[in-house]
Amino acid sequence: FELTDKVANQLFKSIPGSSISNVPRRTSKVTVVGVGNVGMACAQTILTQDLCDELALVDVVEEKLKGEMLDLQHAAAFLPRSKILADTDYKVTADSDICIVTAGARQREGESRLALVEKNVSLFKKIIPQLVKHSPDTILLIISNPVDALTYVAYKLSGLPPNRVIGSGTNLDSSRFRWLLADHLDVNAQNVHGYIVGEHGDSSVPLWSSVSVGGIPIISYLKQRHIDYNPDTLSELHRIVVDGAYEVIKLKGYTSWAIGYSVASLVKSVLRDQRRIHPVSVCSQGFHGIKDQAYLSLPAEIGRSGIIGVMDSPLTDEEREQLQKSAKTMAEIQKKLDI
Ligand code: 6V0
Repeated sequence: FELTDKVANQLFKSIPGSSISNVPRRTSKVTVVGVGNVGMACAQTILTQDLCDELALVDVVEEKLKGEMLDLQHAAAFLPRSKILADTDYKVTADSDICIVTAGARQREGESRLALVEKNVSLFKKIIPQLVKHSPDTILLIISNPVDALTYVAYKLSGLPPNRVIGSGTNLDSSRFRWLLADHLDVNAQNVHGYIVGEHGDSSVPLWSSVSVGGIPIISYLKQRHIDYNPDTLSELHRIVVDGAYEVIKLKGYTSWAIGYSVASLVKSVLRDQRRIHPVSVCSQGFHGIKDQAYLSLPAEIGRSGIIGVMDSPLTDEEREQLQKSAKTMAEIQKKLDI
């Protein structure tokens, strides 16, 4: 059954002289590749937040893909209107504004993110060229781990300009960080600003020098509220952030909700041209004395054209050193990749 103009005109009396078929339709389209735990958390968060008019799902497991599509379509009466499509053929992704890549082997308990890289590079060779072929003007948003190395891989394989290839990077780590600080200080996490930069995961760097609560630098805030300032508590908070993903994986087998919300917030910044600053994985060459073309997270302004600019935040000597060390490790890994 298709609601053609003819049928529609029988149901609703049209205004004489009007035509409903030649109205130009500008729709926003998002593709999610990989309908596992993360892909579906992204899909459902994007749908509930009414961020796109069309959502395309792609996976290699046909039955699961169709099942997930139908399950979401059955929620139509409770969701903002979006067309939900799914196929193993990348034609379904044509003209996507954003393509989110979550396909890949998942991080196992105890497995480092870096150990995953080779496994996922070969998958990306099948995925990225297909996405760009069908949506040459798209923005790629890479989630699969290890996200920094794979964002570099996606950049290389896509041939897109660097502002249109974004890795979710430490956007999620920074949310964990803000939540922990907010919980510690008993304030709303949205009033705690602070960035974790560098590698998503083990060697990430908390920018303590940039942390503020309601606009007040963290150390002054602690003093004002007569909260004992203990540097060990602060480094303990960062350790909990680093171990956060491992803890969730140990407890429930995978992480999904927080990354889903983190991705939806990036999608919103792009499609609605929000120009918010997110720490995301970008080419860090030329920032903070980094010489290599290493992909790492830095605070970046994000809008409709992707990455509008990277903030050259003031860093302490220790923060800069840590970041440069991460960049070196990342550049070495990138050099070894067969792309
Ligand atoms: P999952 O539940 O195993 O889902 C992966 C999906 O990818 C499955 O449905 C597969 O069928 C599908 N897939 C495999 N190969 C292909 C292919 N060639 N084309 C299309 N689809 C394919 O894993 P989960 O969803 O839990 O995790 C997905 C990825 O996200 C992993 O690499 C995680 O490590 C990563 N995460 C990244 C985070 C971040 O902050 N960047 C956070 C959480 C997880």
